Amino acid sequence: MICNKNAVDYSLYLVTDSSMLPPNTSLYSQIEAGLKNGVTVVQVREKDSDTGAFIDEAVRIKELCTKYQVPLMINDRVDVAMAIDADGVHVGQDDMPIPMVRKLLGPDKIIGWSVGKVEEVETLAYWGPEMVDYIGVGTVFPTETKKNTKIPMGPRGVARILTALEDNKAEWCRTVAIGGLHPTNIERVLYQSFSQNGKRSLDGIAVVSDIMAAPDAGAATKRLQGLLKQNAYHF
Ligand code: TZP
Ligand code: MG
Repeated sequence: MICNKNAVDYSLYLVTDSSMLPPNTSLYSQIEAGLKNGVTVVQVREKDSDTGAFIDEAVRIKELCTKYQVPLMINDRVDVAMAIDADGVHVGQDDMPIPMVRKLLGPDKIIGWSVGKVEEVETLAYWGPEMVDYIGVGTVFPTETKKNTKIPMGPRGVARILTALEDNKAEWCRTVAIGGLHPTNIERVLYQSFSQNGKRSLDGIAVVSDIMAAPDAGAATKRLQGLLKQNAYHF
């Protein structure tokens, strides 16, 4: 564990994808450029590789995360996260049920859950703070990155999820918006999701393509970090 899981900075959460790298870059050079310039969490997400290749990749990314003191999350694969002692796992609605993930990982690891509906917030509130540490709220805007995404919820939908967390007394749960987020729209997401629920703001934004597909991943990351800092008061 990089640090106390309750003190994790979720502000700029990078989800990896090795299928969209520009020429003359590698998965690792893109991730390191992000880490150098302000990425605060990395999630390894590989949909097509076999287990051995996934583990090799995750081990290399863990070395980078350790170097920059940033938490490493693994998408879906609880077994891989345990095998390499990652900081946590991110699962979706159709993956291993959260109580089982928690049983396997123990109390100290980070668990993230993809959430798009108010009923899912009610479930996590019912489970209480021991189960889910943060939710990925989305998809916010249409995206080419994930093919089977639900209908985009927009900033209004994000606001509804934030309101549901408050209404269900699940204020301990951290929140990261995901899906189609770029410098052109993140201010709107941060501002509208806060002003329309009036009580709480997002804890961060998660991006795949904005950094992974960037010809200059360092510059892309700096741009996102700059916008997050400028909008810190509704954030
Ligand atoms: N989950 C919901 S949308 C998404 C994931 C993994 C992909 C987001 O990718 P991008 O490139 O930031 O739109
Ligand atoms: Mg999944």
